[in-house]
Amino acid sequence: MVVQELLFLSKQAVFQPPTAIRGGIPVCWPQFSDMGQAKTAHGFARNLTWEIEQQAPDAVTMTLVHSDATLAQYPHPFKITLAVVVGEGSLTQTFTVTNTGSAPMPFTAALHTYFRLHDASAAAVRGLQGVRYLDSLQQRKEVVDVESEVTFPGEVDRIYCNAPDELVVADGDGALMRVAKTSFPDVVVWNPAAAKAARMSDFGDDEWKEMICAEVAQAGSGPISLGPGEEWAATQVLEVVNS
Ligand code: TA6
Repeated sequence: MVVQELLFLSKQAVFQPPTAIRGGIPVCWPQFSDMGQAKTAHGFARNLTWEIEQQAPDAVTMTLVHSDATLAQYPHPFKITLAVVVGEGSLTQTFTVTNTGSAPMPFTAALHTYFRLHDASAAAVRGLQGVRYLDSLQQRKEVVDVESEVTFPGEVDRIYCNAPDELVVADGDGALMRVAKTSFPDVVVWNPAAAKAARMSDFGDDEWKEMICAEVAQAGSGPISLGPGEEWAATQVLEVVNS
């Protein structure tokens, strides 16, 4: 049986908070990018150590709750939970946000998945034709994608708004990964290409060739505002279609 890594992890990744790990599926919360009030891009959840609440051979549930440090930059008590289940050729994630405070709690979010590819320059993301996106390389200019697939001739950094709940990541060698989402309205697609890769200290200069990010998100569609005691849950399922 061929065992193949499907998620990308940089050889230069740093495993020391507060640096986010460059690869896997970082949790962007309480904001995606600069879409919120926190000082740090993508919020603080990916930069902190979570607690393991439950663990099984093929599943883990992790939690993070507010602290003095998080309250200082995001004045809301919270509990967030990430439940991960590994199946035969699949990975399911359920992300849950609970407002444990007494005031409405605004947030944006993303599961920032790094897919490992054989050749990003020949890769594609399918299922976004006709969808409006914000082009982060053009000051978030609104564009409707008329192409049948997103390809990566150079840097790509797009926030697709109200995207279909299923898309396909196609590697240059024909392998396909299906991404199915619930309650995440948006999809972010990113590849840094050579110039940006060279500026990232925790990312190899040539590693842009072996990855793309396709991220389920609550981002371009605007923030969620969670009332006191309310809970919001969203999922993604990554599934190997063929390999
Ligand atoms: O998801 C795309 C993006 O927002 C890009 O703009 C790029 O900044 C990427 O995230 C990685 O962000 P990071 O803060 O992890 O370097």
